[in-house]
Amino acid sequence: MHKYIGKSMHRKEDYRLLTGMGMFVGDISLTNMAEAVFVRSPHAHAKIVGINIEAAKALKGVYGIFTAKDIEDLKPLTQFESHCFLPPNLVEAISPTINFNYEDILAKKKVTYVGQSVAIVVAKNRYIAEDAADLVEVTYEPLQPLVDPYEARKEDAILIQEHLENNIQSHFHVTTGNVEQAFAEADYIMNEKIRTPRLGSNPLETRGVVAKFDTRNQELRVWSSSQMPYEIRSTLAHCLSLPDLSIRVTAPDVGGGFGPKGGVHPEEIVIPYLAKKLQRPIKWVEDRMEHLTSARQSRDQIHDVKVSFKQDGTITAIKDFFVIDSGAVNFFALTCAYNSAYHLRGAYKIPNYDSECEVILTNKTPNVPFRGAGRPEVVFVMDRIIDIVARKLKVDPIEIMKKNMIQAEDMPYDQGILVKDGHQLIYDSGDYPDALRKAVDLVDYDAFRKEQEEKKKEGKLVGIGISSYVEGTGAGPYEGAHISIDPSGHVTAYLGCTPQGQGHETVFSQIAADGLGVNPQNITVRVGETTVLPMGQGTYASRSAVNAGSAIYEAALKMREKVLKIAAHLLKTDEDLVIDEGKIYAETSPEKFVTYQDVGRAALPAKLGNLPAGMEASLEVTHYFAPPTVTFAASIHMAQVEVDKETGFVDLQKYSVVHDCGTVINPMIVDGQVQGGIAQGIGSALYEEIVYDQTGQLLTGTYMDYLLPTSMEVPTVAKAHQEFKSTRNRLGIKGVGEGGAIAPPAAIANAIVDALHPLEIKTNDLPISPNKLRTWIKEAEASF
Ligand code: MCN
Repeated sequence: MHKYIGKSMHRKEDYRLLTGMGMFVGDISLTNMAEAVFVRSPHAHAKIVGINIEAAKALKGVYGIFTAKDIEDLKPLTQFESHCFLPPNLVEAISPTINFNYEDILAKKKVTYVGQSVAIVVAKNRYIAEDAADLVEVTYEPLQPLVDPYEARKEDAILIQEHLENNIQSHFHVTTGNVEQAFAEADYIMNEKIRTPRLGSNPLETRGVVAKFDTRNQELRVWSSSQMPYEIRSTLAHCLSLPDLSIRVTAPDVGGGFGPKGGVHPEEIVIPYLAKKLQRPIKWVEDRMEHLTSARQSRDQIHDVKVSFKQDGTITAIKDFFVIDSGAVNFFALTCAYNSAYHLRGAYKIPNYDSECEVILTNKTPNVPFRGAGRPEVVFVMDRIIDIVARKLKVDPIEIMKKNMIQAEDMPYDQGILVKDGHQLIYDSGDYPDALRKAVDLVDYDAFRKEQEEKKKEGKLVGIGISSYVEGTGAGPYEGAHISIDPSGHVTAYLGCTPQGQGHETVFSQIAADGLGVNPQNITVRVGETTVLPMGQGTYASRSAVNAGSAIYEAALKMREKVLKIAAHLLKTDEDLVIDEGKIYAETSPEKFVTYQDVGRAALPAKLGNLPAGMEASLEVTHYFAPPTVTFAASIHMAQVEVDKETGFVDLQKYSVVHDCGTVINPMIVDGQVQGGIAQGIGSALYEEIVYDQTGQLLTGTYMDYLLPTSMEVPTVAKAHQEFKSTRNRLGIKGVGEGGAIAPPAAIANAIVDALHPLEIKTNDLPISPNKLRTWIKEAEASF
């Protein structure tokens, strides 16, 4: 039984953050620090004919202006092996094509998207740098821009990455069962086109980098608003040809990341490079327009699905061909593509499944994983399918869900294909029908149906929509933890994860506290810094609770053993000892105890300490946890909306969630994660879309055009928990960080269809803006 795991402890980091004492990249100011501004491409696709920097260089206070030819010793950003490495059994199963592609740190001969960096100005301050950037004259010769992925994939299309044979960056095909036979035997076949648009991540804090070369230690110091400081370190080591450990990367407080701060951007390479070259600290902080234009974007999938089903509602086969518009370069190869393919069937038993994907290069900002990373797109596909099947058969969608759902007794359930790490896709635990029952109770589904009828009589159109997902969380390869206890008895825990608001300082002190038998307040958690541990990964893919949480727990248990041995030596007892709130004693005589401080002092070297014979001094333990494969979290979401048929306005009135993330470490933090994720999911259901025109110009470069939900559009979410323990780590944890964002588009889209019934509209294209909805309503009314 744990004392702190499972408790809604208040977040340790909140006092600091809420009283303005956070330390973000923007807060860093170093002596003699210069500031940088980027000159960015106004064209989606163009040759660079010439760059004239003379007028800009003449400006007082400019320290240097650099174009591609000035940084030739800097290697380009490439698709590292770690990103595209696939185990042989997976390669055999999905026969992928992955074309090697790269991005120059500053564009060389041509630009391939609006916002790509062409030159960088380093000056005394930002004002001068901005003025100088305006004076840099770049002459371009426009090339044909490719904006539509279907055009870009044609054989005769102009090449975006000129060393490739076509614009299909990667491709794979995965199949299980026999879809053709299922189609031949089906009662019904349907074909649907289902689209999730391109989105931005829009964290409160934009990107930013400060770098300094420390000549005394010959150390390159970098601070970046990043989710993966270790990845920045290894990329810098590669691009600058430096040893990894001569680079120290810190992610200080990070004001949101959501995925795109997980990849390495060109700015994170060139700023440190120039700080070393100019022997002067340099700072760059992205402005909001740059963020909307140049920060990596995400989603952008179009699915063509063919589905077969029987009169009784059994879905027998799904065949999916989908394209991902990857933008001008794609370093994540198959991450979102494969996540989509292996998550589409979610909580359902669909034995015949065929998924083919093309990741296509276009002249847009590069596409990377964003909260959910390929799952929101396919959950939208799957739950639209459920809803369409239900409406075709004139039954409630819940009946179709029940009919096809994986049962508790089917666990562990084998989906018949392989996960990215080469392991069989086997759900470890869960009870999805129970989650559905709980969700039905939570909203009082039957009462809602009655109320819906009543409201309809008053001319009010209300509807309910459901969505479910299963998510592989806690991806490896590993995460580490180091625990150090000093002579005062204070515990310091060092972890390789890098929070951006998830509350890691709190939750990992809760886990360490239970492992060690101390109070969480006696534990300091240090994260987000490559020197705290030599190796680490970072925070993405809902992986920290599973990986860093297991690492700290295992490290704590190892430490506990050593502490108990020293305590037994000090107490001169061979009885079993207990540890509670930092006191260590035999159960038979609790009044005779030693403290962590006594143990910390006893662990000092030589005569200063008092250790059992043969034991090494110091209290230091490291553990690296490598999960066997991912563990499967799950959830049911229900949205209740009212639709105004005249204006197309959707009022999201209630939202409820039942979810399972295994052992919950901190329920309050988990609820916050779910609520925040839902806010992002509501955005992608109703408001958010990055739009480019036919020439590749961004039309949504401000928040007047790119709409985000505010707290006014996000209802309080009713939540219920299930705790089906993961079988893949000792604490039984599954991840939750992305979950909230996965299901809202489908739940809301289905609720809108439900509200408008018996009008037959299909909400297969996100976001469901008032304009779009009015068009669908008009079309449906015309054919009603
Ligand atoms: N947790 C818990 N019990 C569990 C599972 C998780 O108490 N059974 C807690 C964890 O300890 C952690 C939080 O919930 O404090 C999220 O845990 P986890 O699911 O492991 O996710 P990560 O910590 O790895 O965070 C990554 C995830 C992702 S992928 C995105 S995107 C995302 C998200 O977290 N971006 C966020 N949540 C975010 N929250 C904020 N505020 N800002 C972001 O950028």
